[in-house]
Amino acid sequence: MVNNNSSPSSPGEDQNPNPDAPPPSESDIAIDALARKVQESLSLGKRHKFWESQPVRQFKDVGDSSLPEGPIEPPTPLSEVKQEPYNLPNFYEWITCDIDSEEMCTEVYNLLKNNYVEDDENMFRFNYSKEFLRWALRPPGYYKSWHIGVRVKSSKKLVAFITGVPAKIRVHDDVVKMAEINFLCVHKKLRSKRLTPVMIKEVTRRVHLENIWQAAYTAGVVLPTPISTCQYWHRSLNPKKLIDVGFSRLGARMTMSRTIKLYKLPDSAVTPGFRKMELHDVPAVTRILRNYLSQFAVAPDFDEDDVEHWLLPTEDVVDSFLVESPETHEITDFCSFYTLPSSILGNQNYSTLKAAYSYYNVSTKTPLLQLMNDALIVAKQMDYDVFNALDVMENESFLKELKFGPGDGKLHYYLYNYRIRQALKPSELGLVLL
Ligand code: MYA
Repeated sequence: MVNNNSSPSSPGEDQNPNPDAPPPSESDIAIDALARKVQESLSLGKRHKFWESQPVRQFKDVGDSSLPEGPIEPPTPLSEVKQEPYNLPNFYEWITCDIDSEEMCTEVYNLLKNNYVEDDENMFRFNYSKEFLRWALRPPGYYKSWHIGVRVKSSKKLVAFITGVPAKIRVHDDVVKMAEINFLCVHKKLRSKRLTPVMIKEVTRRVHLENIWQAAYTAGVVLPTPISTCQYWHRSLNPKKLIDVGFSRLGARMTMSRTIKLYKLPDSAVTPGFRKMELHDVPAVTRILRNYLSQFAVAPDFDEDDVEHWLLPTEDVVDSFLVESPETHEITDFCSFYTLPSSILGNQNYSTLKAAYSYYNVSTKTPLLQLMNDALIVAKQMDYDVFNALDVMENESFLKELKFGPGDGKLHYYLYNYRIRQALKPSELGLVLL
């Protein structure tokens, strides 16, 4: 149903997990589905006028493994980077959004609340909170100039937005300084006017001015050319509400009470030593996380400052738990999720769906299945309605057993100005973008 960014997708089918159902397409999606899409778009004469002009892997190059891995274009001398902003249509002006300002943050919040990603059936729309936006946009070393808005000159109304934040991302053996691009949004009334290419060029220019030449981003739409295509899975925590609001349906031959029983969870986490992460845990969490992420083809290269920012619990934004061995006090395992509610559009009884999104998880002693079951238990205690996870990293190993059902939206991962030789399976990705 979903065709957008990491959209507030609802499960494609009954959320009644069927252990006999065939596994969702995953490794085969990478090359085969892409090749099919390319065929389709060629036969429809569909072009990507903007994306064809950009240093990204082009569809025509899929399958050509002779092209080298790495930057597609070399950096240009900084003095040659355009100093002034790109031209916007006459009625509009650029602004740099000061997200520290309560007033500015509220404007951005409202633009996104009313115009950001929806599912295909327009039943749900992401509702990132202001605290979440401040967290997502101010990691260590962030640049204010990468938080870009477009206003109507006359009314000063904010009508478009795009952001970047800096990140070190390892691609195979190379650690590359990148921008993570997110929150691209054009007001509903200004769609299909080719504002997006200008916004992307402007954020690119501002990233270049900081001597950074690569970017990572995700989208629900197919563009040239995904490095991987992932799928969301959903685990009901509050099945009655999910069914009432149309997020999921009652499974065949299921009653409401059987469904509620199916998804019931214990009242508290089962693993001895399972507790919330605290500031003094940052070095130990960084160690086990770095070690864990080193096995994936693409993953962030987190240092302690990054871990403190991205993973230390912040109420209603990000939650992290770990297992401290009761005997040795060693930190052996870690799990985390972020909070991203969706507005429920046009429902009489409910206005918000409270969703937790699996973030980074590391198991060294506690089996991953048990660790994630504890994550579900605490998320339920914290009153989340649903727990979502992508099929990245080792997530496939617990999804079905823990009663997640596949969603119908796909999430495509992209790199800008960096070619990788072969598309990756979701399980080769160690990166979660917000
Ligand atoms: S993904 C979230 C995107 N946001 C939404 O889905 C919210 C709801 N939708 C909207 O606000 C609008 O529909 C948007 C398009 C803004 C998405 N990523 O202005 P247009 C291309 C990249 O007439 P509109 C996220 O935030 C499209 O293929 N390109 O279209 C990550 C076409 O180009 P081409 C996209 O519908 C963003 C052109 O735009 C996307 O009015 C990463 C049409 O422009 C998309 N999601 O507005 C951005 N959607 O003709 C890239 C459409 O070639 C960053 N398009 O097909 C790249 C790295 C930059 C930094 C580099 C640093 C070195």
